[in-house]
Amino acid sequence: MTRRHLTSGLLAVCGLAALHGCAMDATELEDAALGTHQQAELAYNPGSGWNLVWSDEFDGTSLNGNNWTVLTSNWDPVTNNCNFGTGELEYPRAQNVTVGGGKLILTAERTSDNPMDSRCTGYGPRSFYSGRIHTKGKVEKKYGKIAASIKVPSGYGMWPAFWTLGANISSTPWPGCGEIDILEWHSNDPTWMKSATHWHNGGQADWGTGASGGYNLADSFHVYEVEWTANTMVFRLDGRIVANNTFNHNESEFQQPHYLLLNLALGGNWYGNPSPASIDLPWGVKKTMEVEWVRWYQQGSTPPPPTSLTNPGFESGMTGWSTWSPNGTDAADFSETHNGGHSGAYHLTHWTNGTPFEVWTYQTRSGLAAGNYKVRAWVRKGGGFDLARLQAKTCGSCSPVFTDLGSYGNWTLVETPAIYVSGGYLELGFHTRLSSGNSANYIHMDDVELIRL
Ligand SMILES: [Ca+2]
Ligand SMILES: [Ca+2]
Repeated sequence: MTRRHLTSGLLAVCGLAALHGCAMDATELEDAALGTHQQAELAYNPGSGWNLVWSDEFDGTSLNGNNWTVLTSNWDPVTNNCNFGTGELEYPRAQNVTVGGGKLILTAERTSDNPMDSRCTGYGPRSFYSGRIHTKGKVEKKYGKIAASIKVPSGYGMWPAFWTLGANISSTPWPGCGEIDILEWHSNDPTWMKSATHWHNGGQADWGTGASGGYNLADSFHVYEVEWTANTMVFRLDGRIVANNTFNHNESEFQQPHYLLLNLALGGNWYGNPSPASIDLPWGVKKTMEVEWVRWYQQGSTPPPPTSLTNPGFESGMTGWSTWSPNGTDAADFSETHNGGHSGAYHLTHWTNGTPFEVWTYQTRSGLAAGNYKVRAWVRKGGGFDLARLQAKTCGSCSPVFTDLGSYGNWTLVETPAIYVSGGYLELGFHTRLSSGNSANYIHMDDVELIRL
C-alpha cells in the first residue's frame, strides 16, 4: 500500500512458488439447538518461545477504539495526502467498518454520493465507500510475529491489505519510516499472497515477493503472517514458508516500532489507475474483507539484565549456584534455616564438622558490559577459618578480588572491592577453607547482589 507502489510485474520477478492444498480449513460446527451454523475460526500456533503481546479477536459488536482509529475521509491525516498516495477510488467511512459474529468486516460498495474531502478537490469525487483502520498511537511494537486470519474479496480492482508503517511516520515521512506489506491481493494473481517492504536508501527502496497458495485466497479465511526479527522477515501463507519470501535487512526503518493497518482499497496505481466503471463491483453489490483476528507475538519475555543473579537469597535451595570442592567436602555448603535467613526462610551455610574442607559456592555471569563491578552480600559468621571470602574473578583461574570475612554476630552487609570486567564474564560467591575445626565454625550468607559501578 505504498504511494508509489511496486508494479505487479516486479513482484512477479521477485518470486513465485507453488503450494498445494489448504493448510488449515475452518471447521464448521453446527449448533443444533439453535438450528444455526457457527463457523469456527482458524487456529494458529506461533510456535514455542512466542508469547502473545497484543491481539484483537473482534469479539463484541463494535470496533475497539483502544486499538484502532477509523478513517473517515479520502484525505489521510497521518500521511497528509489524498487517496493514500496511490490514487485509490474509495472514500473510507465509519459505517463501512463493522464488527460482528467474531469478525471485523470492511465493506466496499459503489456510491453516487460523490464523496470527497475538501482538501482533495483536485482529485475529484470518489466512486466507492470502503473501510480503513489503523493502530497508530495505540498499538506500536517492534519485531515479532504479526498474523491475521483474513478472507479477501475477489474481482478486478479489489486491493485488500494487511500491513504496517513505521510509528515515526509523522516526523520521518514515508518511505523513511519503513513499511511492511504482509498481505496484498491483486486479481491478476488471485492465488498469491503478495508481500513487500519499502524503506529509504538515497530514495525509495523496495523489496517484494509473492507466494501462491495454489487456491484462490478469496475462497476462505487464510492466515497471513510475517516473522520480523532484527535481521530478517519471513512471510508465511497458512503457516508455510515458501521460496524467496525471506527479506534480509538491517535498515533502521525496521529497527523501530511499527503500527498496523487494515484496509480494502479499490483501483489505484497498483491496477494501473483503472476507471471506476471497470471495477468489478456492480451497483447494489457489497464486497467485504473480513478479519477473524489479528495477533502480535514476541519472543520470550524480556531477559533480565546480566547483573541480575539467579536465586540470590537461596530461597530455591542451590538453584543457580555451583559448588567447587577439592576434597569431597561439598556437604559443607547447603541451604538451611538455622537462625533464619537475612530475608526469607533460607540462607547458605558453610561450616566445618571437624574434617578439613574447602568450598567455593559461586555463580557465573556473562554478557556483562565492560566496567567496574562489586559484589555485595549479607553475612553472619562465627569461629575461625583459614580462609573465608566474598570474592569475584573474571575467569576460573584468575586472581580474585575479595573481602576477608570477620566475625559478625548479626547479619552484616559486606562487599568486595571493585573488579574491572572487560570480557563480559564474572564468577562470584563465597570461598571458605579450614584444615581442622569444629561445628562452632560457621558462615551464613544471604541476599547476594552484583552491582555495576
Ligand atoms: Ca474473532
Ligand atoms: Ca534468604
